[in-house]
Amino acid sequence: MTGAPGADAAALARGLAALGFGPWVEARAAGLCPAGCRVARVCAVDRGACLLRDGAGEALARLSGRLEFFADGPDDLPCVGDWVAASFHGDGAQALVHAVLPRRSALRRRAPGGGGGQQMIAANVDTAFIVQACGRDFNPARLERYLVMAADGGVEPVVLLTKADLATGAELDAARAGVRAVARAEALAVSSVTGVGLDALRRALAPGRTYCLLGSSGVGKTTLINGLLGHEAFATRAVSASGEGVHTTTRRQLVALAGGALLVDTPGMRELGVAGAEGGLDAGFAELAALAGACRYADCRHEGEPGCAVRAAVEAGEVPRERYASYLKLRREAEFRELSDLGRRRRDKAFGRLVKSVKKAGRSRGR
Ligand SMILES: Nc1nc2c(ncn2[C@@H]2O[C@H](COP(=O)(O)OP(=O)(O)OP(=O)(O)O)[C@@H](O)[C@H]2O)c(=O)[nH]1
Ligand SMILES: [Mg+2]
Ligand SMILES: [Zn+2]
Repeated sequence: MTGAPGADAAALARGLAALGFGPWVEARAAGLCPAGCRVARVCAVDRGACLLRDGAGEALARLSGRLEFFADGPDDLPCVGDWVAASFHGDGAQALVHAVLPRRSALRRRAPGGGGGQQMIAANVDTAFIVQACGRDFNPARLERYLVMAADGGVEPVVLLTKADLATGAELDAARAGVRAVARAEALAVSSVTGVGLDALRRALAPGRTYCLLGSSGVGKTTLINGLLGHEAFATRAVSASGEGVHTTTRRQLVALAGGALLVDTPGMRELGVAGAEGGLDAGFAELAALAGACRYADCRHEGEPGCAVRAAVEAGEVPRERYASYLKLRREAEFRELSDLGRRRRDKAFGRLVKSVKKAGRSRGR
């Protein structure tokens, strides 16, 4: 690391260590961090801009023209969890990213659009929590896909079963047996409502280690992070009495817990698809959309959840199996497609707010 004007080098180093910086990256950073640059960690990304943190605080960063020009693809650009070499400007709240340091591990998924490309989810993750909600969300095939993703990326997987409060003892046992069969590992059952399992989870989180939560939309990832943080830091999908305010996570974000562990929240795969496309899907399958209103769970995916009215209609022969199968197929495709204009506009607006809050925080700290 190069000396930072006006900043205490030892304090910066301590700050970086707290963010998970260790000997592996340090050894590889030497030639990649030019004079006038410092190492920082990427905590959030939006096309062309990222939120950086280091021992001095937070900064909003653009990518250098050189970095963008020489990038062979999105894989070469900063992603949440990355370590980068950046120069800081003005009051220190603005920065320019010059290089992405080598990644120790990388969680990737198949890129939307079916072109066979890969898309980064998070970099330098030590442990991936594969999150499934007890009972209704539990799906061995999906679990398997996440396990492959973790293995491919060099990330240790741990299975978390959330919403233990909603499951009967038998459902919980079935889910555990399912996890053992697929992952050959024990699952940790937790509930953000009763607090069951949260202490065990807290004990499992080591300072300086980076964890990433992966799982479908609505399984309770953000609620769990808020619980671990001890306050409602992030909006969740909880619905207000008026029915407004459904806050699904739209951005991958790295947060630091008081105990020293680093946690990456990700949007559920459903959010990676499109609200707009789903609307189109419902229009094309109006009879299934109408049946869905009678499912026990509002966010039922009609894939074997208890009390599913769509599945019941298929079993009863009221909905042709082929019709049901093509619904599932098209939904899967929609979910893997890029964000629609609608989704993108919403994301841009949210990022604008994030930028504003960072700038404000930077000013008030007088950096
Ligand atoms: N009963 C019960 N409900 C929970 C629990 N944890 C979360 N919820 C509810 O589940 C809904 C979704 O929670 P979120 O934390 O937003 O889910 P998420 O996984 O972050 O969803 P995305 O951000 O869309 O990927 C909210 O209404 C929560 O209140 C739990 O342990 N038990
Ligand atoms: Mg969330
Ligand atoms: Zn259903």
